[in-house]
Amino acid sequence: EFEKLEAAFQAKVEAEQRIEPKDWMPEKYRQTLIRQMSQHAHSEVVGMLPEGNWLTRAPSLKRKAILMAKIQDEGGHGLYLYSATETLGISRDQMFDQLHSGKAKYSSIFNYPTLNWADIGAIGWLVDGAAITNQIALCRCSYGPYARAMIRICKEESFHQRQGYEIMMTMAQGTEEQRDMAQDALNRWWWPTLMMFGPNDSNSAHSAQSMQWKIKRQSNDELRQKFVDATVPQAEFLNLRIPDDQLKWNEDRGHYDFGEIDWEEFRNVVKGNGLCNRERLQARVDAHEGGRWVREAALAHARKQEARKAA
Ligand code: FAQ
Repeated sequence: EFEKLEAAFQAKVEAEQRIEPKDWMPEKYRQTLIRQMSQHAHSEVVGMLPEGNWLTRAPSLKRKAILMAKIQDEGGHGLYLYSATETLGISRDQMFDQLHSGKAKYSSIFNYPTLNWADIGAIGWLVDGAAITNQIALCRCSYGPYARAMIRICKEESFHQRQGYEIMMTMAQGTEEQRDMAQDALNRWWWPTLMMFGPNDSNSAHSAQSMQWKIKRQSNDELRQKFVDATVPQAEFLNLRIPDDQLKWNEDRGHYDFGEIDWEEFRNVVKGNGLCNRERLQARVDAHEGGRWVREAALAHARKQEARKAA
């Protein structure tokens, strides 16, 4: 019986039909989605912190308004993704518990500090650029609610990417000091951005199964290559140097070759030992605790309303 169900499920996936919340699905498919989608949601929410660090010091009112809108978008993406994940039968409280106890991961990239204003440009340009590259592929994910969420999220991310690039452009064409800040930001964010795509395909624990289920449509290395190919000309246009001596156009492959990622650093950050891991997690725990009275008040209000209706 189970084999029949599973075969029918896989046939549906092969036929490019979307799996919806009430459809039968293998338990491991459900768990894989819960893992990936909740980690994606956590990334959006934790991702508000590095940028939030610069809200009070944005160089102009206009820059501040734009940055505030971007950060609010990230919060919205997080909420949107939490809702999509709830369709798989996990509660938001459970997901928060997993984040706050360190059981659930979030993207390694948000454990790096934002040291100067150019970092805000670099995050928009590179981090949002990488996020879109990954999320465009996820628009065709086999799970309906996730795929649909990605369509809207990608539209907003592409605005984020452009605003980041525009900050970089302004600084790269500014004073020598501003240009140096832009280069310094690129130096620090380039490699961590490449790590966002995850381990090499040969070391990726979940890739083979997720590709078969069409949760992932392109592999970690394919997406990383796509990002590098798209970003190198953008750096050239800015007249900034990507910090990789091995970066070189490969005529035969029709792609850029690039150097090896420091996987030791990646593993360390994912394990919780990056520059800002503790600070980021503590900020989320504090925010959750700080909001407790709001949740309790909302619940008390709802109960009162219900009692009044019943009376
Ligand atoms: N950081 O077998 P795989 C954003 C973990 S964009 C931390 O290859 P999978 C927008 C992985 O979870 C960022 N952990 O895993 C924004 C797994 O551990 P587990 C969020 C990583 O799932 C922009 C283990 O390594 N985007 O937020 C990382 O098949 C600017 C083995 O790896 C998404 O989450 C990493 N970089 O492929 C916001 C996209 N890489 O779970 C604010 C959706 C891998 O077994 C400002 N996610 N790991 O304990 C995905 O596409 C996939 O989950 C991958 C990893 C590609 C990230």
